[in-house]
Amino acid sequence: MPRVTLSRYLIEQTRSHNTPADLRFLIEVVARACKEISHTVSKGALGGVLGSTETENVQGEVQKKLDVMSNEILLEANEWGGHLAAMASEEMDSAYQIPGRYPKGAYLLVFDPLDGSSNIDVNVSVGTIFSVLRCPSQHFSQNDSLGEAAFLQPGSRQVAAGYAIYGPQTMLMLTLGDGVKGFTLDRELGSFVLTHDAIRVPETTHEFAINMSNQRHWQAPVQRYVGELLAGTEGALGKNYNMRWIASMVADVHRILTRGGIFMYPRDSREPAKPGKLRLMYEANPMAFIIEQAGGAATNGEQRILDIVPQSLHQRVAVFLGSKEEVERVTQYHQTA
Ligand code: P6P
Repeated sequence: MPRVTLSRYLIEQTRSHNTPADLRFLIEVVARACKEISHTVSKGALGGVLGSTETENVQGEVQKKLDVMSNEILLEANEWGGHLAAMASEEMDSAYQIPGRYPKGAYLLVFDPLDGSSNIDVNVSVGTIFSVLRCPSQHFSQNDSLGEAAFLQPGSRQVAAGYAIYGPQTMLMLTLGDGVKGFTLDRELGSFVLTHDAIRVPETTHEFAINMSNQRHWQAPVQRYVGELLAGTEGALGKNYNMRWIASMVADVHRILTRGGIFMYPRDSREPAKPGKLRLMYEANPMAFIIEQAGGAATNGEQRILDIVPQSLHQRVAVFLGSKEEVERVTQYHQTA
């Protein structure tokens, strides 16, 4: 069986699905940046990259050195290629404009450069999440700055999404809208090699992922649903469930993509104005696209995440995603509450 590298997969996709060359190039550039982030993250204490900076990001979160470094790696890798109209990142207040010395292209790249970074100092898997949108023609200008409005498209408009997970293996999970493929980094070759060709999220599961310490702050539908999970065979669902919570969305979602489960980050009564903790544009949307492409489901409790029309770049959202049977159940509890 010949080893299918990411490059070969993208070329073959171009032949079978007319994947535009610029999109193919974009994915290759992001993958190369993720290789560099993987290399940097893996140095740990030896590379002087652990710990925090003295700064906060737009979310008001203290930035880890690796957050800032990963953000820089993605910006520098992507700004010169002529495939992007602009970029946006969890780590930057506003859109990143392509420097005037470079041409602009048709796509918008939105990313969380290092998700789960609170886990870095304790050597738990972290990752990079990215989402690709087309730049609407009415917003495109070769010379003028691109405003936030160009990005505010529902997740259903994504043309590609993926994540890299920096764990025991470094993997790249990718969808171009034609299913989900998994690539494992061969460090000797320096290439991502196709190792997971037809990924499907099992419709049913025995596993759920939620931060139980927030239980007293959840709304009634989530209290009801998680209560039934915890009741096991004595409860309405009639089966026992196991719980996992890594507190690194990429790692929790990767487990669900691999063996099923439901991931939940509901809204919290402590901050009624905030619909949730996670960010729509560069966490929920790309992960929802991937999960749906693998046969799972993703809602905010009320509606499909990919149908939400963003009002701002760093908008937050509640997230219920994974095995279809469970996501539909907890969503139905919200809708009949
Ligand atoms: P908590 C990491 O900071 C993150 O954004 C996601 O990766 C993760 O799922 C969530 O927050 C963890 O949140 O409140 O359990 O620390």
